Amino acid sequence: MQRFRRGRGVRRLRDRLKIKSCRFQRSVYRSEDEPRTTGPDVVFLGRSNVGKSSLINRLLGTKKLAKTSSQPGKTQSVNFYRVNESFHFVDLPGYGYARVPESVRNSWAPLVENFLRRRRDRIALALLVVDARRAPTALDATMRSWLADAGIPYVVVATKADKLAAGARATAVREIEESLGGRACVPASATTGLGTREIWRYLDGALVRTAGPAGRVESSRGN
Ligand SMILES: Nc1nc2c(ncn2[C@@H]2O[C@H](COP(=O)(O)OP(=O)(O)O)[C@@H](O)[C@H]2O)c(=O)[nH]1
Ligand SMILES: [Mg+2]
Repeated sequence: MQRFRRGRGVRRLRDRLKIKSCRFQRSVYRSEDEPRTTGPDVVFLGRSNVGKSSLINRLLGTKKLAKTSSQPGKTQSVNFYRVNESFHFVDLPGYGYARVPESVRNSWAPLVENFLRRRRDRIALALLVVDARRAPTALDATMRSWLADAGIPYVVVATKADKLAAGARATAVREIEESLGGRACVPASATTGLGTREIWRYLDGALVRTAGPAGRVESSRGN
């Protein structure tokens, strides 16, 4: 993906951008039930319990919009949030939780792959969320190469980085970058807000690109 340029023009643009509104739209189990609203998608992918929903809340500056849970693997629904009435945050079901029934595990891949393929052209950015304290799993690596092969723009986010001291964090980020395709990974924390601004810089750029020059996406600023 293009690196974000910190040019003057971009900074001016960002100064105008704000989250004006965000709301839970719906939980969907079948593609027919997806909302009909237009605009780009920002999708959140990762292991269950890695911190996707918490990150969504932090990015939107809300506490409880996305349901978080200490019991992983429970939801297989696709949850839509509408931001500024102009684009979606999509919380996809997490993978890799061993204790869910096999039927649920088997249905994960087609569900998520169909979603990503079907909505590919409107996906502004996929955030592949991994745990800063752990080496990425084989499933994380598979997910990343799947995104790359499908031509879906993505950025790797290493969340829960608040649990690491600065030195250990830098090492962890380097190791995650090496094992997940060599691209820059953003250290983040839903608890402290670390990384929020950097993620929003990626999102702002991606949303503007996806909407095109005529698009009227109201993006947002980190908080
Ligand atoms: N310390 C810390 N805990 C986090 C962070 N993000 C999530 N958690 C905790 O990790 C658990 C799972 O979070 P959740 O957002 O529900 O994960 P999801 O299954 O990927 O949506 C919850 O107990 C959260 O409170 C973080 O950045 N730092
Ligand atoms: Mg969740």
